[in-house]
Amino acid sequence: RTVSVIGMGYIGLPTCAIFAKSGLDVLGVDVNEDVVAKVNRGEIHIVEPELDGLIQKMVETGKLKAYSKPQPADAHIIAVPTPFADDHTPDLSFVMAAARSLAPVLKRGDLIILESTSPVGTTRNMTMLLAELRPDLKFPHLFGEDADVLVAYSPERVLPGKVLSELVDNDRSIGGLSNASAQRAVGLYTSFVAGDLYITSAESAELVKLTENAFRDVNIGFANELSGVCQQLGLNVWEVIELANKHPRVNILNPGPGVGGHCIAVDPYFIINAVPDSTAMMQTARRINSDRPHSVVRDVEMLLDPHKAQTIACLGLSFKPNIDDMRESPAVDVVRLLTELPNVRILAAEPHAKELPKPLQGIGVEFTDALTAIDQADIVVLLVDHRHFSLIDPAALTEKKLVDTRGLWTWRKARRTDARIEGRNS
Ligand code: SAJ
Repeated sequence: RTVSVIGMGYIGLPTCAIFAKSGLDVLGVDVNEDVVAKVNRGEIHIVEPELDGLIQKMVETGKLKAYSKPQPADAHIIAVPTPFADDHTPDLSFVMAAARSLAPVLKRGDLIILESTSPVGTTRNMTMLLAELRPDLKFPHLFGEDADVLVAYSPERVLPGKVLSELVDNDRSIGGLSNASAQRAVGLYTSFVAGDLYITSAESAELVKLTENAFRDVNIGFANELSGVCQQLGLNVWEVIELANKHPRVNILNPGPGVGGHCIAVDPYFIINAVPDSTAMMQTARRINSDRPHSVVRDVEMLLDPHKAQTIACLGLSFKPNIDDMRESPAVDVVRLLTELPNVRILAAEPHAKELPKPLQGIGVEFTDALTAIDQADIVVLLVDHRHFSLIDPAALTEKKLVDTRGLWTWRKARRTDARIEGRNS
């Protein structure tokens, strides 16, 4: 059995590896010739634990081959990006381009699965395009169980950094445009998924994926709002959350400098755009979370002495702890905004990187290590709760003004262990 995976990015490439490992012949497809050449040499272009060794092995054993155009196969997975445009409307051009390039190689009996995070209706719209391009084939949006080609939607829900294990272990929703489509997709995923597979419609599966990330965005928004409440009331938000979370049915997430990454800050807009009048909560959460970098800068401004030049040390640039990915990172936004303040010198440290990310190059930010930055700083701004930073000796921070956006030092380190009176369950 052959499966082709169109788009060899953060999801497509690990998916190629896992299908190949489970014994299928995998044809990886990408429009980027460099990616194709690299994969065919057994190398990878993304950072993901254990992926390099697995890809190398699968290429060496001939189970995975990469191409720059879709090839005939029994099943085709589409895993291309679905970004949004400047006005937050979804950009489906990569999905539709993938469908156009796939159309000529389709044949009776093929299965197509869209995995890209997509607005509700995208699988059906993509199928309409395929039907136009291949009038000789019957597609399930019109022919249901009598279709020649089967089409389903099954979103990925893996966490960057844990992709290989979550691909296997996570449950999946599988939305078929027909029952036969869903059943065939289930058959394909059974080759490697250990989690449960849940069959639904393509549209429900599309909304399920968006809902997962919108749920997280709203909940982070709540934590961020609470952080503002505590600041106004002069209370420690980390203590309030920790104690509230002792309630058996309360689980508040962590406030921070904003929501980064390529999913959680993007996906709610796919719902908001479709139904703007019914998404007040999601829109508010987006507003709260997008304002966070500005509120961190306001906190720093309050500590600045307007009469003298000061040095600000910014610790952490990635979008979340213990990874090197600095794209779509609120920490990078904070540092960029800080450079606009008058009379400041900005030092930035990111232990997982060798240099500043592009948006911070050439604007006067100095890249250094955390201890040097702290040593030279008047104000220390902690932006990412890397393990590395939790090991810093608190003595290095006495004398410094702190803006601890992750509560790494101000609560987790300083909290009083004697404040707990053990109950009988302890
Ligand atoms: N964040 C907070 N407070 C928190 C948790 C997260 O401020 O309590 C921030 C992080 O610092 C980061 C951002 O949110 O900037 C997103 O980080 P994340 O770890 O919550 O999620 P991602 O973007 O790495 O991956 C998410 C996951 N979705 C959910 O947890 C619902 C993952 O399972 C999805 O597969 C992925 O999006 C995706 O591809 O959609």
